[in-house]
Amino acid sequence: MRWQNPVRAVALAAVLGTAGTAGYAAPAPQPAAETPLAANGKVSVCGNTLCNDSGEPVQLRGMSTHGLQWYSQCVNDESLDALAQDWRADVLRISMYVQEGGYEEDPERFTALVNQYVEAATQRGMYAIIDWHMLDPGDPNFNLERARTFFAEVARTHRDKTNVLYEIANEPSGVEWPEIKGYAEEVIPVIREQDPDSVVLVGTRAWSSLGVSEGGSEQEVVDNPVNADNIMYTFHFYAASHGEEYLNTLSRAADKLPMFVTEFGTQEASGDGGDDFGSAQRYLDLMAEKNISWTNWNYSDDSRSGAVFKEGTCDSGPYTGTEPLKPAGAWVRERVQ
Ligand code: IDC
Repeated sequence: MRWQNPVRAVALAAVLGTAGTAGYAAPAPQPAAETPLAANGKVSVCGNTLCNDSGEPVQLRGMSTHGLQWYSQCVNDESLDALAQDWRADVLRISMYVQEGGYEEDPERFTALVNQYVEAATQRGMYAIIDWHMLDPGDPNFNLERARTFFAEVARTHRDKTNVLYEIANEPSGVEWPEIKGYAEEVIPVIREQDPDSVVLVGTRAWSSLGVSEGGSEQEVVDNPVNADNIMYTFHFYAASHGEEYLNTLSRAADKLPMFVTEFGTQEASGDGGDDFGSAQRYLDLMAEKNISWTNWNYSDDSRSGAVFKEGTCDSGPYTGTEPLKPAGAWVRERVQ
């Protein structure tokens, strides 16, 4: 977090004191007013970036969960305390798969789980991204009715919060941009009806590569943007697979479109294999320079190199420090901090 407004943060600290951190074993308690949420309030899109409620640019940095159907055991009070206080993350992306054993199997259970994690992020002063993790089939319209039901429900539940962002399509693939835009223009009004002023994040063509992975570029979005305000477009990259062309696309796009990187890894697109920290750092430098917010994939103890924790960590913790982390985890924790 860039502390654009220390004066306000200090004033709030005086008012709020340290209330709100009691009730669990905090590794490094901090006053509520020092949380990203207390300092920045409701965020919105201004120009091509995200701004706090004083209109100052902010860059949110944090982590995405793994699929909740597989790794919800890694998202618990202790691990979220570590994320908020040890990692000092601004934002938690709550990755709810639609297929592969996710939402479609049990909408009530997954909706409740998402709501629970939004509350947990809120209590810790973090922003929460509700990620509709569609992946296969790649046409978001396949899940349009489910998305309408889900987003009406979560937007109604969280409409009075100031920290929720809605990501309506994780990674479209095998589908043209106008189809994705059409989907967005169906789902965004459903959200706005309940929650008129929260940021909505729209996935882009070809696994949120702005079209690059299927031979396109950001131009298709620039020429034909989604007809809605207060939205951003997403870009995902995996540093060991996605080189120069992807980096340059993100760089150009960020000058013309509001961009949010809701997923990246330091390894290959499989989320596994060797880390390319050199390539990843170039992206991080670009995102710092252009004030692009990001969440890294992923906050779990899956065996793959991109899961930040060593296998078995989520059985009983601990989650703080570098001891439980794989190399990618130690690298990204430092950069979140
Ligand atoms: C991977 C998971 C893996 C799962 C696979 C298919 O790490 O356990 O079997 O998805 O669901 C993405 C996707 C994200 C992928 C990730 C790594 O959004 O779901 O996670 N990735 O492959 N896009 C590019 C990479």
